[in-house]
Amino acid sequence: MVAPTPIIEDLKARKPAALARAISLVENGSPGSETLLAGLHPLVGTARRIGITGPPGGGKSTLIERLASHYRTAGLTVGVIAIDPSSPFTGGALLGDRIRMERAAVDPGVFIRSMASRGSLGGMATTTGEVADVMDAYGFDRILIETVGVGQSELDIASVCDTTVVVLVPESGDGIQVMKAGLMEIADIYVVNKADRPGADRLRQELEVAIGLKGGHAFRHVPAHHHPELQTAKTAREKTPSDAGTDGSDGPWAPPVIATAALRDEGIGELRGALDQHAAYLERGGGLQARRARQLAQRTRDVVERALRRWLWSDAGPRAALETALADVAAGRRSPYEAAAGVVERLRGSNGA
Ligand SMILES: Nc1nc2c(ncn2[C@@H]2O[C@H](COP(=O)(O)OP(=O)(O)O)[C@@H](O)[C@H]2O)c(=O)[nH]1
Ligand SMILES: [Mg+2]
Repeated sequence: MVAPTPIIEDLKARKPAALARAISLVENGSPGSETLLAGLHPLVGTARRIGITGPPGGGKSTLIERLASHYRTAGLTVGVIAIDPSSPFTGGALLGDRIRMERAAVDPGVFIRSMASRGSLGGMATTTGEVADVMDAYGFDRILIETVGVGQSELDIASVCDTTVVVLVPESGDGIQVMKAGLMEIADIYVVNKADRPGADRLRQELEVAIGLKGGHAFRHVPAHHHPELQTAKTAREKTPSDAGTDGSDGPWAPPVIATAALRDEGIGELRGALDQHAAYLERGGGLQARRARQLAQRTRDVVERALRRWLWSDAGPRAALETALADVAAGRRSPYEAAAGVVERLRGSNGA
């Protein structure tokens, strides 16, 4: 393996060239990347990882740019990972994101990286988590990860984030449809973007009702001393920051619904507030520690699987076993199942005792 020590030192010294290089190594799974990640591990764990997901065109990139700029104003640094769902060959979407994020990109306190959503050996979520680790070790305060919330691998990315924001628009359908789309499993915060358009307020209200119904308590966020005759479910955005930490025992988190108009820079402060509240919620309830522990366990499993897969398809022994099996299947001598079982049997045998 390539000795990665200089690159770690350069990362610690916050050299942007080292950051770009380290991310490329990790993204491509190049030789030395796991040694690098192992060396970075002690530096990982201070950034907050925020996943931003939702249908294409919903305004995720616009929202991220605005959120990043708010964070910068507050003196926080931001790493962005944009997972490009389109073909990795054209770079069209990548370029679009770049242009849109241009204002943020000239600032050294913001680093934007687009990644292709295909072709990573260890699975998209693992690679994304590893790239986030590099950004975390480099010292970014916030890591924003944009994915299109349509496929399983995109949903998996929620598992490497501390907080997942699901971005919807009035065109996304009604609240019940949204709830059926599987996004509620991962949403810590809902954003109804394009609030400048008709239907946004209705969707927001439907979501609030649907969340309340799901949790069996439409008024979870209403502190006891508030008036009970409120018509809609109170959301986290209506709390003041000082509320954070005073209600740690009030059970599970109910996702707030935030209305934004990213193009007009409206609602971004509220979104930031909700993100802070979710982070506070995780910290005071021990949820963050538990989440991180689960993530480390998952990472370990993923890396074992990746190593096995790499060995399986590149080592001469398994390849020979596989080729024999493929020939048997092609000649109709054995079913794929018998052939596969034979391969596994042979590998076990050659590995045992
Ligand atoms: N009307 C309106 N358009 C928006 C808003 N936010 C983003 N857009 C536009 O929606 C389109 C898609 O935005 P983009 O950020 O690329 O969406 P993404 O595919 O989810 O990343 C762009 O033309 C944006 O200018 C908004 O709040 N209101
Ligand atoms: Mg985008």
